[in-house]
Amino acid sequence: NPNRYRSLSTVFLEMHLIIVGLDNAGKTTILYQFLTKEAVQTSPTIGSNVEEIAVKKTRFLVWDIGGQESLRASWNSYYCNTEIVILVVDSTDRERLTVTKEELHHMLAHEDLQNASVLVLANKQDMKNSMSAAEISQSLTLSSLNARSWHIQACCALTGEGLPASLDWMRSRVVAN
Ligand SMILES: Nc1nc2c(ncn2[C@@H]2O[C@H](COP(=O)(O)OP(=O)(O)O)[C@@H](O)[C@H]2O)c(=O)[nH]1
Ligand SMILES: [Mg+2]
Repeated sequence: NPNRYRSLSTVFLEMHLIIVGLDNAGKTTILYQFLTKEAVQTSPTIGSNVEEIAVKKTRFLVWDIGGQESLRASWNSYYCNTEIVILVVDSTDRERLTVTKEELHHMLAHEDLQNASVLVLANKQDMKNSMSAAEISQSLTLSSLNARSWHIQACCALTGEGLPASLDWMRSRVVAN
């Protein structure tokens, strides 16, 4: 769909985005949906992996949270100028939602991220046992982010369902700032 592609280019022009989530959450799959609109086979990201992808003037940084503290410290240097933090959650992964919550709030406490908007993607909604966006929102205590602009979107990275809506929200953030 060419319209959708145009909207992606518009949204991502000169943006600094960070995509984080636990390993296996679907970060790489979502990134490729944003960039190529096609589901791709990905290999699970291992531990401390940080990917940096530049598309025109947009910079995507992608990494797994919940890794080693020592590696995480060096990620701080990437925070500057970040407009949107995208947190990808595997909606079937109930066990690790607490870890995700702790990592998210820890990350957002950084001074360089005080103006960053937060987009939570409740991924893998195609799975029968997935938690709803509302459940995830509550578990992550997103309402405590009150002063910050945040949004949660249910999605399925394999089909791309929910991703155009998340792009609409990102666009609204760009316009607002
Ligand atoms: N069923 C389902 N599987 C997904 C979805 N998104 C990603 N996956 C699968 O989950 C696994 C991890 O995805 P990946 O993008 O590599 O996760 P990453 O470690 O966060 O980069 C892969 O096998 C993906 O095909 C989804 O929405 N639904
Ligand atoms: Mg990955």
